[in-house]
Amino acid sequence: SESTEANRLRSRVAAELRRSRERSTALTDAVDDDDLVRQHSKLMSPLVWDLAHIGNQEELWLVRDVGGREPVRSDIDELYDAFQHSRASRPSLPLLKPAEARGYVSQVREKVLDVLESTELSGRRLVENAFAFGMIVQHEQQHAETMLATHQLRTGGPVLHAPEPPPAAPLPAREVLVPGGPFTMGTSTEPWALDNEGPAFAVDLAPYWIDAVPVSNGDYLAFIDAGGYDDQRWWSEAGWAHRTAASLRAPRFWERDGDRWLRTRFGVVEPVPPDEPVVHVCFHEAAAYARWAGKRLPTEAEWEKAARWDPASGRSRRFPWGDDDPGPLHANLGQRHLRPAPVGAYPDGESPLGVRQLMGEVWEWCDSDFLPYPGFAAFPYREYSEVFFRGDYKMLRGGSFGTDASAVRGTFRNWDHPIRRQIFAGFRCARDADGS
Ligand code: AVJ
Ligand code: FE
Repeated sequence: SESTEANRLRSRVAAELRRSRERSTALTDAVDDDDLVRQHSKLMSPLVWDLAHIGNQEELWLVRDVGGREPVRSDIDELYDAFQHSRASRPSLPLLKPAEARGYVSQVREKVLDVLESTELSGRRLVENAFAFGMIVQHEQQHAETMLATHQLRTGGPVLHAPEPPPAAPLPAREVLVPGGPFTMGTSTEPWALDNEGPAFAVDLAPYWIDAVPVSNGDYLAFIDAGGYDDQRWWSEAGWAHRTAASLRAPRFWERDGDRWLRTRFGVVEPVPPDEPVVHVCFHEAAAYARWAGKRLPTEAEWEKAARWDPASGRSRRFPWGDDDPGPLHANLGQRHLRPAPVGAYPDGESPLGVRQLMGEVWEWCDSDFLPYPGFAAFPYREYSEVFFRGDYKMLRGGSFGTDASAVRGTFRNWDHPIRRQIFAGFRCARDADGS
Protein backbone atom coordinates (compact mmCIF):
# COMPACT_ATOMS: atom_id res chain seq x y z
CA SER A 1 0.00 0.00 0.00
CA GLU A 2 0.92 3.69 -0.27
CA SER A 3 1.85 4.00 3.39
CA THR A 4 3.92 0.78 3.46
CA GLU A 5 5.90 2.14 0.49
CA ALA A 6 6.41 5.48 2.22
CA ASN A 7 7.48 3.83 5.46
CA ARG A 8 9.96 1.61 3.62
CA LEU A 9 11.44 4.75 2.02
CA ARG A 10 11.56 6.45 5.45
CA SER A 11 13.54 3.60 7.00
CA ARG A 12 15.93 3.55 4.04
CA VAL A 13 16.49 7.30 4.42
CA ALA A 14 16.99 6.97 8.19
CA ALA A 15 19.56 4.20 7.64
CA GLU A 16 21.44 6.31 5.07
CA LEU A 17 21.42 9.32 7.41
CA ARG A 18 22.79 7.11 10.21
CA ARG A 19 25.51 5.68 7.93
CA SER A 20 26.68 9.11 6.78
CA ARG A 21 26.82 10.33 10.39
CA GLU A 22 28.84 7.28 11.48
CA ARG A 23 31.35 8.19 8.77
CA SER A 24 31.67 11.89 9.76
CA THR A 25 31.88 10.90 13.42
CA ALA A 26 34.64 8.36 12.79
CA LEU A 27 36.67 10.88 10.77
CA THR A 28 36.34 13.61 13.40
CA ASP A 29 36.71 11.39 16.49
CA ALA A 30 39.97 9.96 15.11
CA VAL A 31 41.94 13.10 16.03
CA ASP A 32 42.15 15.40 19.05
CA ASP A 33 40.55 18.85 19.30
CA ASP A 34 43.74 20.58 18.26
CA ASP A 35 43.79 18.59 15.01
CA LEU A 36 40.10 19.37 14.45
CA VAL A 37 40.60 23.15 14.50
CA ARG A 38 44.02 23.21 12.80
CA GLN A 39 44.65 24.12 9.17
CA HIS A 40 46.28 21.03 7.68
CA SER A 41 46.50 22.64 4.25
CA LYS A 42 45.40 25.96 2.73
CA LEU A 43 43.43 23.86 0.25
CA MET A 44 41.20 22.47 2.99
CA SER A 45 38.87 23.63 5.75
CA PRO A 46 39.57 22.70 9.36
CA LEU A 47 37.75 19.40 10.02
CA VAL A 48 35.52 21.14 12.58
CA TRP A 49 34.29 23.51 9.84
CA ASP A 50 33.24 20.57 7.64
CA LEU A 51 31.39 19.01 10.57
CA ALA A 52 29.33 22.09 11.44
CA HIS A 53 28.81 22.90 7.73
CA ILE A 54 27.30 19.42 7.29
CA GLY A 55 24.90 20.20 10.14
CA ASN A 56 24.11 23.67 8.82
CA GLN A 57 23.21 22.42 5.31
CA GLU A 58 21.04 19.76 6.94
CA GLU A 59 19.33 22.42 9.05
CA LEU A 60 18.77 24.78 6.07
CA TRP A 61 17.22 22.14 3.79
CA LEU A 62 15.55 19.63 6.09
CA VAL A 63 14.70 21.45 9.33
CA ARG A 64 13.76 24.85 7.88
CA ASP A 65 12.76 24.26 4.22
CA VAL A 66 11.24 20.75 4.18
CA GLY A 67 10.13 20.78 7.83
CA GLY A 68 9.14 24.43 8.09
CA ARG A 69 10.51 24.36 11.66
CA GLU A 70 12.16 27.07 13.73
CA PRO A 71 15.94 27.37 13.24
CA VAL A 72 18.20 25.36 15.55
CA ARG A 73 20.78 28.18 15.27
CA SER A 74 19.96 31.21 13.15
CA ASP A 75 23.23 32.99 13.95
CA ILE A 76 25.80 30.79 12.21
CA ASP A 77 24.55 30.41 8.60
CA GLU A 78 27.06 32.94 7.29
CA LEU A 79 30.05 31.21 8.94
CA TYR A 80 29.23 27.92 7.24
CA ASP A 81 28.28 29.33 3.83
CA ALA A 82 31.02 28.00 1.53
CA PHE A 83 30.64 31.03 -0.76
CA GLN A 84 31.30 33.57 2.03
CA HIS A 85 34.75 32.46 3.18
CA SER A 86 37.61 30.77 1.32
CA ARG A 87 38.85 27.47 2.71
CA ALA A 88 42.18 29.13 3.58
CA SER A 89 40.44 31.78 5.72
CA ARG A 90 38.14 29.46 7.68
CA PRO A 91 40.51 28.66 10.59
CA SER A 92 40.46 32.32 11.67
CA LEU A 93 36.64 32.54 11.84
CA PRO A 94 34.83 32.38 15.21
CA LEU A 95 33.78 28.78 14.49
CA LEU A 96 31.87 26.51 16.86
CA LYS A 97 34.34 24.66 19.11
CA PRO A 98 34.56 20.89 18.58
CA ALA A 99 32.16 20.08 21.44
CA GLU A 100 29.69 22.77 20.27
CA ALA A 101 29.87 21.51 16.68
CA ARG A 102 29.16 17.95 17.83
CA GLY A 103 26.23 19.14 19.92
CA TYR A 104 24.89 21.22 17.00
CA VAL A 105 24.92 18.40 14.45
CA SER A 106 23.15 16.02 16.82
CA GLN A 107 20.49 18.60 17.71
CA VAL A 108 19.84 19.16 14.00
CA ARG A 109 19.71 15.43 13.37
CA GLU A 110 17.16 14.86 16.12
CA LYS A 111 14.81 17.39 14.51
CA VAL A 112 15.43 15.92 11.06
CA LEU A 113 14.40 12.45 12.16
CA ASP A 114 11.19 13.99 13.47
CA VAL A 115 10.66 15.87 10.18
CA LEU A 116 11.21 12.62 8.28
CA GLU A 117 8.47 10.91 10.28
CA SER A 118 5.94 13.67 9.76
CA THR A 119 6.61 14.66 6.12
CA GLU A 120 4.55 13.37 3.20
CA LEU A 121 7.23 12.15 0.74
CA SER A 122 5.33 13.21 -2.36
CA GLY A 123 3.67 16.24 -3.86
CA ARG A 124 6.35 18.90 -3.64
CA ARG A 125 9.29 18.12 -5.95
CA LEU A 126 11.80 18.74 -3.15
CA VAL A 127 10.41 15.81 -1.14
CA GLU A 128 9.32 13.51 -4.01
CA ASN A 129 11.14 10.18 -3.45
CA ALA A 130 12.72 11.87 -0.39
CA PHE A 131 14.98 13.83 -2.75
CA ALA A 132 16.03 16.54 -0.24
CA PHE A 133 16.97 13.84 2.28
CA GLY A 134 18.99 12.04 -0.41
CA MET A 135 20.70 15.28 -1.34
CA ILE A 136 21.69 15.84 2.30
CA VAL A 137 22.94 12.25 2.68
CA GLN A 138 25.10 12.79 -0.40
CA HIS A 139 26.25 16.17 0.86
CA GLU A 140 27.48 14.66 4.14
CA GLN A 141 29.19 11.81 2.27
CA GLN A 142 30.84 14.28 -0.14
CA HIS A 143 32.24 16.18 2.83
CA ALA A 144 33.33 12.87 4.39
CA GLU A 145 35.51 12.34 1.31
CA THR A 146 36.79 15.90 1.62
CA MET A 147 37.59 15.21 5.30
CA LEU A 148 39.42 12.04 4.24
CA ALA A 149 41.52 14.18 1.89
CA THR A 150 42.25 16.47 4.86
CA HIS A 151 43.41 13.39 6.81
CA GLN A 152 45.75 12.58 3.91
CA LEU A 153 47.25 16.08 4.19
CA ARG A 154 47.62 15.87 7.96
CA THR A 155 51.10 15.13 9.27
CA GLY A 156 51.67 12.74 12.15
CA GLY A 157 51.15 9.06 12.80
CA PRO A 158 48.36 6.88 11.41
CA VAL A 159 44.92 7.24 13.04
CA LEU A 160 42.73 5.60 10.37
CA HIS A 161 42.79 1.84 9.84
CA ALA A 162 41.05 -0.47 7.37
CA PRO A 163 41.51 -3.97 5.93
CA GLU A 164 43.43 -4.55 2.68
CA PRO A 165 41.45 -4.42 -0.58
CA PRO A 166 41.00 -7.62 -2.65
CA PRO A 167 43.76 -8.78 -5.05
CA ALA A 168 43.89 -8.55 -8.85
CA ALA A 169 42.05 -11.16 -10.92
CA PRO A 170 43.14 -12.30 -14.41
CA LEU A 171 42.45 -9.60 -17.01
CA PRO A 172 41.73 -10.80 -20.58
CA ALA A 173 42.70 -7.54 -22.31
CA ARG A 174 44.34 -4.23 -21.35
CA GLU A 175 42.21 -2.26 -23.83
CA VAL A 176 38.58 -2.60 -24.92
CA LEU A 177 36.99 -1.46 -28.20
CA VAL A 178 33.77 0.47 -27.73
CA PRO A 179 31.76 0.37 -30.98
CA GLY A 180 30.58 3.66 -32.50
CA GLY A 181 26.96 4.77 -32.36
CA PRO A 182 24.53 6.51 -30.08
CA PHE A 183 23.97 5.91 -26.38
CA THR A 184 21.93 7.63 -23.69
CA MET A 185 24.00 9.92 -21.47
CA GLY A 186 22.73 11.33 -18.16
CA THR A 187 19.49 10.46 -16.40
CA SER A 188 15.92 11.70 -16.07
CA THR A 189 14.82 8.86 -13.77
CA GLU A 190 17.45 8.29 -11.06
CA PRO A 191 15.57 9.57 -7.96
CA TRP A 192 18.55 11.01 -6.06
CA ALA A 193 20.55 12.22 -9.08
CA LEU A 194 21.75 15.80 -8.69
CA ASP A 195 20.73 18.50 -11.17
CA ASN A 196 23.82 18.36 -13.41
CA GLU A 197 23.25 14.64 -14.21
CA GLY A 198 20.25 15.33 -16.39
CA PRO A 199 18.18 15.37 -18.41
CA ALA A 200 19.05 12.19 -20.31
CA PHE A 201 19.99 12.77 -23.96
CA ALA A 202 21.42 10.87 -26.93
CA VAL A 203 25.13 11.17 -27.78
CA ASP A 204 26.58 9.65 -30.95
CA LEU A 205 30.23 8.63 -30.53
CA ALA A 206 32.84 7.42 -33.01
CA PRO A 207 34.37 4.04 -32.06
CA TYR A 208 37.23 4.26 -29.52
CA TRP A 209 39.54 2.12 -27.41
CA ILE A 210 39.52 2.57 -23.66
CA ASP A 211 41.89 1.06 -21.07
CA ALA A 212 40.33 -1.90 -19.24
CA VAL A 213 41.86 -0.67 -15.96
CA PRO A 214 43.18 2.61 -14.53
CA VAL A 215 46.81 3.60 -15.16
CA SER A 216 48.96 2.03 -12.43
CA ASN A 217 51.88 3.43 -10.41
CA GLY A 218 54.15 1.10 -12.41
CA ASP A 219 52.84 2.48 -15.72
CA TYR A 220 53.26 6.01 -14.40
CA LEU A 221 56.82 5.33 -13.17
CA ALA A 222 57.79 4.44 -16.76
CA PHE A 223 56.67 7.95 -17.77
CA ILE A 224 58.74 9.49 -14.96
CA ASP A 225 61.77 7.34 -15.81
CA ALA A 226 61.46 8.28 -19.50
CA GLY A 227 61.86 11.94 -18.48
CA GLY A 228 58.20 12.73 -19.09
CA TYR A 229 58.17 15.58 -16.59
CA ASP A 230 61.04 17.28 -18.44
CA ASP A 231 59.77 16.88 -21.99
CA GLN A 232 57.52 19.74 -23.06
CA ARG A 233 56.21 17.73 -26.04
CA TRP A 234 53.82 15.79 -23.81
CA TRP A 235 52.33 18.77 -22.00
CA SER A 236 49.69 21.30 -23.02
CA GLU A 237 50.68 24.94 -22.77
CA ALA A 238 48.78 25.39 -19.48
CA GLY A 239 50.08 22.05 -18.24
CA TRP A 240 53.71 22.93 -18.93
CA ALA A 241 53.31 26.35 -17.30
CA HIS A 242 51.90 24.69 -14.19
CA ARG A 243 54.46 21.86 -14.15
CA THR A 244 57.19 24.53 -14.27
CA ALA A 245 55.69 26.95 -11.73
CA ALA A 246 54.87 24.15 -9.25
CA SER A 247 58.08 22.15 -9.97
CA LEU A 248 56.08 18.95 -10.47
CA ARG A 249 58.16 15.78 -10.79
CA ALA A 250 56.01 12.99 -9.38
CA PRO A 251 52.50 12.49 -7.96
CA ARG A 252 51.72 14.34 -4.73
CA PHE A 253 52.84 12.45 -1.56
CA TRP A 254 55.66 10.65 -3.44
CA GLU A 255 59.21 11.14 -2.25
CA ARG A 256 62.48 9.95 -3.78
CA ASP A 257 64.55 7.63 -1.54
CA GLY A 258 67.84 6.68 -3.23
CA ASP A 259 66.78 4.73 -6.31
CA ARG A 260 63.19 4.11 -5.25
CA TRP A 261 60.03 6.09 -4.58
CA LEU A 262 58.26 6.15 -1.24
CA ARG A 263 54.72 7.32 -0.73
CA THR A 264 52.95 8.48 2.44
CA ARG A 265 49.31 7.57 2.94
CA PHE A 266 47.35 8.41 6.10
CA GLY A 267 50.57 8.61 8.07
CA VAL A 268 52.15 5.38 6.75
CA VAL A 269 55.29 5.53 4.58
CA GLU A 270 55.77 2.67 2.11
CA PRO A 271 57.43 1.91 -1.22
CA VAL A 272 55.12 2.91 -4.08
CA PRO A 273 53.13 -0.26 -4.94
CA PRO A 274 53.49 -0.76 -8.73
CA ASP A 275 50.14 -2.51 -9.29
CA GLU A 276 47.93 0.13 -7.63
CA PRO A 277 46.13 2.78 -9.69
CA VAL A 278 48.14 6.01 -9.60
CA VAL A 279 46.44 8.64 -7.43
CA HIS A 280 47.06 12.28 -6.48
CA VAL A 281 47.92 13.41 -10.01
CA CYS A 282 46.42 16.55 -11.52
CA PHE A 283 44.62 16.75 -14.87
CA HIS A 284 47.77 18.12 -16.54
CA GLU A 285 49.90 15.17 -15.38
CA ALA A 286 47.23 12.71 -16.54
CA ALA A 287 47.01 14.37 -19.96
CA ALA A 288 50.82 14.44 -20.32
CA TYR A 289 51.10 10.75 -19.46
CA ALA A 290 48.38 9.90 -22.00
CA ARG A 291 50.14 11.84 -24.74
CA TRP A 292 53.48 10.18 -23.94
CA ALA A 293 51.73 6.78 -24.14
CA GLY A 294 50.35 7.63 -27.62
CA LYS A 295 46.86 7.95 -26.22
CA ARG A 296 44.59 10.63 -24.73
CA LEU A 297 42.15 10.99 -21.86
CA PRO A 298 38.58 9.87 -22.56
CA THR A 299 35.90 12.51 -22.83
CA GLU A 300 33.17 12.44 -20.22
CA ALA A 301 30.80 10.91 -22.81
CA GLU A 302 33.33 8.17 -23.65
CA TRP A 303 33.80 7.38 -19.96
CA GLU A 304 30.05 7.17 -19.41
CA LYS A 305 29.37 5.01 -22.48
CA ALA A 306 32.08 2.58 -21.34
CA ALA A 307 30.50 2.51 -17.88
CA ARG A 308 26.78 2.32 -18.73
CA TRP A 309 26.14 1.13 -22.28
CA ASP A 310 24.95 -2.45 -22.58
CA PRO A 311 25.62 -3.78 -26.11
CA ALA A 312 23.02 -6.57 -25.68
CA SER A 313 20.09 -4.24 -24.99
CA GLY A 314 21.45 -0.92 -26.27
CA ARG A 315 20.33 0.53 -22.95
CA SER A 316 22.34 2.71 -20.53
CA ARG A 317 22.37 1.13 -17.08
CA ARG A 318 22.97 2.65 -13.64
CA PHE A 319 26.39 1.00 -13.12
CA PRO A 320 28.93 -1.01 -15.16
CA TRP A 321 27.59 -4.29 -13.71
CA GLY A 322 23.92 -3.44 -14.21
CA ASP A 323 21.21 -1.68 -12.23
CA ASP A 324 21.90 -3.08 -8.73
CA ASP A 325 23.26 -0.74 -6.06
CA PRO A 326 27.01 -1.20 -5.47
CA GLY A 327 27.90 -4.18 -3.27
CA PRO A 328 31.29 -5.09 -1.76
CA LEU A 329 32.16 -7.35 -4.73
CA HIS A 330 31.38 -4.68 -7.34
CA ALA A 331 33.64 -1.81 -6.39
CA ASN A 332 36.12 -0.38 -3.89
CA LEU A 333 33.90 2.36 -2.44
CA GLY A 334 32.90 3.71 0.96
CA GLN A 335 36.28 4.04 2.74
CA ARG A 336 36.11 0.28 3.33
CA HIS A 337 39.79 -0.18 2.43
CA LEU A 338 41.33 3.30 2.48
CA ARG A 339 43.46 2.54 -0.57
CA PRO A 340 42.88 1.55 -4.19
CA ALA A 341 42.89 -2.17 -5.02
CA PRO A 342 45.47 -3.42 -7.56
CA VAL A 343 44.53 -2.97 -11.22
CA GLY A 344 42.48 -5.97 -12.34
CA ALA A 345 40.59 -6.39 -9.05
CA TYR A 346 36.78 -6.47 -8.80
CA PRO A 347 36.02 -8.69 -11.84
CA ASP A 348 32.36 -8.81 -10.68
CA GLY A 349 32.11 -5.06 -11.22
CA GLU A 350 33.27 -4.97 -14.84
CA SER A 351 31.14 -3.64 -17.70
CA PRO A 352 29.70 -5.96 -20.38
CA LEU A 353 32.61 -5.00 -22.67
CA GLY A 354 35.13 -5.88 -19.93
CA VAL A 355 36.10 -2.46 -18.56
CA ARG A 356 37.05 -2.80 -14.90
CA GLN A 357 37.22 -0.55 -11.81
CA LEU A 358 35.24 2.30 -13.36
CA MET A 359 33.46 2.83 -10.04
CA GLY A 360 35.55 3.34 -6.91
CA GLU A 361 39.39 3.12 -6.66
CA VAL A 362 40.27 6.61 -7.99
CA TRP A 363 38.27 9.45 -9.55
CA GLU A 364 39.13 9.46 -13.24
CA TRP A 365 40.09 12.70 -14.99
CA CYS A 366 38.22 13.20 -18.26
CA ASP A 367 39.09 15.59 -21.07
CA SER A 368 35.88 17.60 -20.75
CA ASP A 369 34.94 20.96 -19.24
CA PHE A 370 32.07 21.33 -16.78
CA LEU A 371 29.09 22.25 -18.97
CA PRO A 372 25.33 21.73 -18.53
CA TYR A 373 23.59 19.03 -20.53
CA PRO A 374 20.99 20.26 -23.07
CA GLY A 375 17.85 21.22 -21.16
CA PHE A 376 19.63 21.57 -17.79
CA ALA A 377 17.59 23.20 -15.03
CA ALA A 378 19.17 24.13 -11.69
CA PHE A 379 17.52 22.24 -8.81
CA PRO A 380 17.11 22.91 -5.97
CA TYR A 381 19.83 25.61 -5.83
CA ARG A 382 22.09 27.29 -8.39
CA GLU A 383 25.12 26.99 -6.13
CA TYR A 384 25.39 23.21 -6.41
CA SER A 385 26.32 23.17 -10.13
CA GLU A 386 25.24 26.13 -12.19
CA VAL A 387 27.63 28.72 -10.77
CA PHE A 388 30.56 26.42 -11.67
CA PHE A 389 29.67 25.85 -15.35
CA ARG A 390 32.30 27.20 -17.77
CA GLY A 391 34.77 27.83 -14.92
CA ASP A 392 38.32 26.47 -14.94
CA TYR A 393 37.24 22.89 -14.17
CA LYS A 394 37.79 19.42 -15.64
CA MET A 395 35.50 16.49 -15.07
CA LEU A 396 36.11 13.52 -12.79
CA ARG A 397 34.07 10.32 -12.99
CA GLY A 398 33.44 7.08 -11.10
CA GLY A 399 34.30 7.88 -7.48
CA SER A 400 37.25 6.76 -5.37
CA PHE A 401 37.87 4.38 -2.48
CA GLY A 402 36.92 7.39 -0.34
CA THR A 403 33.52 7.94 -2.02
CA ASP A 404 30.37 6.47 -0.54
CA ALA A 405 28.09 4.36 -2.75
CA SER A 406 25.23 6.78 -2.06
CA ALA A 407 27.25 9.65 -3.53
CA VAL A 408 28.25 8.17 -6.91
CA ARG A 409 26.53 6.61 -9.95
CA GLY A 410 27.27 5.93 -13.60
CA THR A 411 25.83 9.38 -14.27
CA PHE A 412 27.49 11.19 -11.34
CA ARG A 413 29.61 14.22 -12.36
CA ASN A 414 32.42 15.59 -10.24
CA TRP A 415 34.69 18.47 -11.17
CA ASP A 416 37.79 20.26 -9.95
CA HIS A 417 40.49 22.65 -11.10
CA PRO A 418 42.95 20.96 -13.51
CA ILE A 419 45.87 21.61 -11.10
CA ARG A 420 44.34 19.91 -8.05
CA ARG A 421 46.15 16.85 -6.63
CA GLN A 422 44.95 16.47 -3.04
CA ILE A 423 41.77 14.72 -4.24
CA PHE A 424 41.80 10.94 -4.79
CA ALA A 425 42.16 11.28 -8.56
CA GLY A 426 43.87 9.13 -11.18
CA PHE A 427 42.88 8.28 -14.74
CA ARG A 428 42.67 5.77 -17.56
CA CYS A 429 43.52 6.39 -21.22
CA ALA A 430 41.57 6.14 -24.47
CA ARG A 431 42.40 6.45 -28.18
CA ASP A 432 40.54 6.77 -31.46
CA ALA A 433 39.69 3.42 -33.04
CA ASP A 434 40.92 4.44 -36.49
CA GLY A 435 44.43 4.66 -35.03
CA SER A 436 44.88 8.38 -35.69
C1 AVJ B 1 30.72 18.18 -6.30
C2 AVJ B 1 32.52 17.43 -4.93
C3 AVJ B 1 32.79 19.36 -6.33
O1 AVJ B 1 32.94 19.25 -2.60
O2 AVJ B 1 32.98 21.11 -3.71
C4 AVJ B 1 29.86 19.90 -1.20
C5 AVJ B 1 30.28 18.91 -3.52
N1 AVJ B 1 28.93 20.95 -2.87
N2 AVJ B 1 29.19 20.96 -0.73
C6 AVJ B 1 32.50 19.99 -3.47
C7 AVJ B 1 29.69 19.89 -2.54
C8 AVJ B 1 28.62 21.60 -1.73
C9 AVJ B 1 31.36 19.54 -4.37
N3 AVJ B 1 31.84 18.62 -5.46
FE1 FE C 1 29.13 21.59 1.28
